[in-house]
Order: sequence, then structure tokens, then C-alpha cells
Amino acid sequence: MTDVVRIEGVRVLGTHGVLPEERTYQQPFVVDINADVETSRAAHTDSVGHTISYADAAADAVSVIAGESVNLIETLAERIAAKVLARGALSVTVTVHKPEAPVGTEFADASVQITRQSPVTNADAGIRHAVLGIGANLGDTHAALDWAVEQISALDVHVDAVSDFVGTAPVLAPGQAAQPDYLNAVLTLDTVLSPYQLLAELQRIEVRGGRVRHERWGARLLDIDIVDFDGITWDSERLTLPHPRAAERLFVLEPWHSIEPEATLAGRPIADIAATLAP
Ligand code: PH2
Ligand code: MG
Ligand code: MG
Repeated sequence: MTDVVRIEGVRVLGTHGVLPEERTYQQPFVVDINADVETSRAAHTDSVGHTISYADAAADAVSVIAGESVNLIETLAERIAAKVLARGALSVTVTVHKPEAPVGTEFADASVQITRQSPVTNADAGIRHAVLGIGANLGDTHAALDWAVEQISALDVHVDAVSDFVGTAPVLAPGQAAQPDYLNAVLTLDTVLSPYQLLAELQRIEVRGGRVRHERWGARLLDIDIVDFDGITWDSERLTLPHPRAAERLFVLEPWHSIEPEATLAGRPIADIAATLAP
């Protein structure tokens, strides 16, 4: 369920082609871009910074077509797709037309169309490593964490390690009312799921575990967070990677370190990050 930002018919002159003479004269290339984006945050804030500007997508097409000569429109499409994905598209379909290609016969249009996925939606990226944080501070927290580990293990994942369950003082927002202590754990896994697929599965487990969406940082029966997914950096309404507060939270870093002492978060060893935090 995504939205599309589209720009079509971006016409740019370039010098691309398999025939040597195509490097010697300019011919038109026409580009269509369909970028899958989540637009609701942009609509809510009315800020172009939360979506992809079609002008920026067009500029990506212009810079590739007007740039270095290549043989294939496949290559042009791939380079444009990479630029649009780097702007935060979930996936992108790029069509590059070459309407005046020297084909040697009358024709209406020649084109190549490709679709590429972002790292968070790509379910074809092989096996990737992820780190989950699990917490609960209502009800039978030990049973809840046991149950969560069992449910996670039943997904298309291989659980590598589960930390000890550790009791932690609640980290609260300023002025927030007191809460019971948490029981926290960190679990590492390998999976063929994409981050978005894994997130959807974890949210189903949270719901079945009695999790209800209420107050931010409110007491909960079960909370499962993706702390890190294969080192991906991502920021959307649905998912931020790595977890935006993991680097401030000893209740994540300590159990994680106990099962993965060499791990890094956003490029820094987690041991170094933990050492800078007050106990
Ligand atoms: N989770 C929160 C907020 N505060 N504090 C502790 N100790 N453990 C948690 O898992 C935790 C928290 C929001 O998810
Ligand atoms: Mg959490
Ligand atoms: Mg959560």
C-alpha cells in the first residue's frame, strides 16, 4: 500500500548507444519515473522534505542522460533508478525511451523499463542479519519474552542468539508518570525477509501478545523493536534504521554486547558506545 510520485516524458539529449557513431551526435532520450513513496508524512507536514520531489527525480534523469556516454539504455535506467532510490523511494520503475534510435526501419519507440527495490522492501536480497530488542513491563514479563522468542523463531528466520533476560529501570520521557521495571532482551537473527516484511510480522506478534497502541513509551505487555537490520540506514514514517534511540539505551547495548561483542551500530563498536553512557 504505497503511493506513487511520477514524472513522465523527461526529454534530454545524450550521446549513448552501441553504434560508434552514436557517440558523435546527440539524440533524444525520454525518461519516465514512477517512485513508490510513503507520502502521508509529507502531506501531514506539507513538507517536500518528507517525500520525493518530482523535480529532483527529473534532475536525476537529466544528470544521467546528459552525463557519461554508455552503450545501453539499460545502463541509463539502472543509474537513474539508483539515484531515485537514494532519495528514499521504496521502489522505483524507470523507463528510458530512445525514440530516434538508428534502427534501420520505421518504428514508433524503443524503450527499456526496470523496477528496483530499496533495501527495506527488497525481499530478494539473500540472507541478512538483524538485531531485535524485546521488552515488557506489564503482566508476566518473563513469560511474554519467552513467548515472543518462540513466535519470532517460527518466522522465516534463523535465530542466532538470545541474550539473558535483564531487568531494567524504565527509561521515561521527562515528566512521564512512573512505570514498573522492564524485562529486556536482545535477539539476533538471519532472515530472507525484507525489513518491511519483518516489521509487519513483528507487529503481528506484538498484537497477538496483547500489545495495544497507546501512549508513546507507555507501559506495555510486549514491545519488539528492530534495532539494526544489516547496517541499513533508513528513515520513514513506518521504520527508522538503525533504531533512533538504540545508541542511548544500555538496556539494548548491554544485552546485545553479551551475544555479539564485536557488533557495530551506525559504524561504531557498540562496546565504545556503551562505555560513553552513564550506567
Ligand atoms: N522501552 C521503551 C521506553 N523505555 N525502558 C526500559 N528500561 N526498557 C525498555 O524496553 C523501554 C524503556 C519504549 O519502547
Ligand atoms: Mg521500544
Ligand atoms: Mg516498539
